[in-house]
Amino acid sequence: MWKANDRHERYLGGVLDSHLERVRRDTGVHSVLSGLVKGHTNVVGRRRGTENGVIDQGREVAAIHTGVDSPDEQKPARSLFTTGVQSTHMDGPESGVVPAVESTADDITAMRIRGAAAIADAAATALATQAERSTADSPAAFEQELRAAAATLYETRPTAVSLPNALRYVLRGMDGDTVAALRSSTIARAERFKRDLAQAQDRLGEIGSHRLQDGDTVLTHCHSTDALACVEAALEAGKDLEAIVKETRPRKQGHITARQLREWDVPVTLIADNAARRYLDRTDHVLVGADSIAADGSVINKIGTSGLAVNARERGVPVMVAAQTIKLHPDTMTGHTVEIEMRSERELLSDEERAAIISGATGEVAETEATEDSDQTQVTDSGLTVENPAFDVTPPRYVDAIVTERGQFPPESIVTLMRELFGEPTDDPWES
Ligand code: RUB
Repeated sequence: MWKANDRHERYLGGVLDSHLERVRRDTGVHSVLSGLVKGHTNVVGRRRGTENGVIDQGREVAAIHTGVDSPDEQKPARSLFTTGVQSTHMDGPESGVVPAVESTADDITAMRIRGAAAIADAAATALATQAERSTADSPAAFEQELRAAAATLYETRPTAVSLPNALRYVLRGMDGDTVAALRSSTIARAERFKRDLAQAQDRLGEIGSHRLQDGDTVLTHCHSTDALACVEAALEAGKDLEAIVKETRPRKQGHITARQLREWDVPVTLIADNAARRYLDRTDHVLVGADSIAADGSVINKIGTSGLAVNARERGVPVMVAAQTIKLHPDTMTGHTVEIEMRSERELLSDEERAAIISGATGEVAETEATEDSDQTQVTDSGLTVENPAFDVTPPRYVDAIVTERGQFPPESIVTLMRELFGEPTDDPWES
């Protein structure tokens, strides 16, 4: 059983939605929606080499929330994340981080590896690879390399807490007085993590399947392996299910869900996101996954989940969230927020489409300018802003059950499980 056991127990309780609204209104900042808030909001740093300028607004947000507008603050920060601590780790050969770790980090950033569980699994694998291939000649150097590798992975995407939870878990298992001992303990810990992750998903699936009755129709959003584990277990139990699958713009992860369900021979109706409310009349359960669960039971998942949940509540359709305990966000017990990733505007609007909008509005040939994160030129128009948050926050009142490998919980009581699993003070080992 996965057990983080690494967060002190101080539940501050209550999502201050109004605080978030105020922050958004007052600052115009869009990248700091969150779960729990305690009088502060996290900053968003610019993350590792991003595909097409992901996290475009990083510097702006960092400047606003640190209250500093110095040229230094305007530099792309490698890390200004939920801890508010700037990472000091180095990249490149001098850090000892092996290319396989860099490559996993790039895959996560570019969403070639995506979904909270897959990201956690890949991160643990990468740390094991780092341990295996490290050429460190002292225990201290080995530990430093592992921390640098963890920091590299940590900085990829901000919202799925499965990533830092996985990194912490593996680093905490790094034990020994020699390089050989450190290496083998780290590899063993990573393997155990991966095994537990798979088992937890199977167990969760079994538990969640009991909510699904023969003949039911589920409506899905995005692609969640935890959610599909429930479907798979129900099918294995001999139940017939149908699925209405939201395509999930802008990245269309719904197609992955549709493919998987068709492989299992489940009849699928693929719909545009905007059509979801119409199809709730035909739906027995809204079934989604989660990237993070806050201590008050708020569910952070792919953008569009919250609107779907509100509509489902209005139509009386139960909302079931399938989320292994690795999705529980320990920092929210102490009032930290969950950072919402902002992705590239090019996921929504191509340069050609942007140019067409601008020239249509002005009747003039639009200007172009190279962006910092891309070789491509981008048509600029200060009056046209594109925002592309990847996730949103569904308040607990719209969620009927959170299904974990430890049982089903009404969202409001998830904090009990969090306390049990994260009962001790934690830190970010990659920061030291
Ligand atoms: C994926 C997403 C999924 C959760 C849960 O977003 O929001 O619903 O990560 O997935 P993205 P799983 O595609 O941007 O990573 O249940 O597989 O962990």
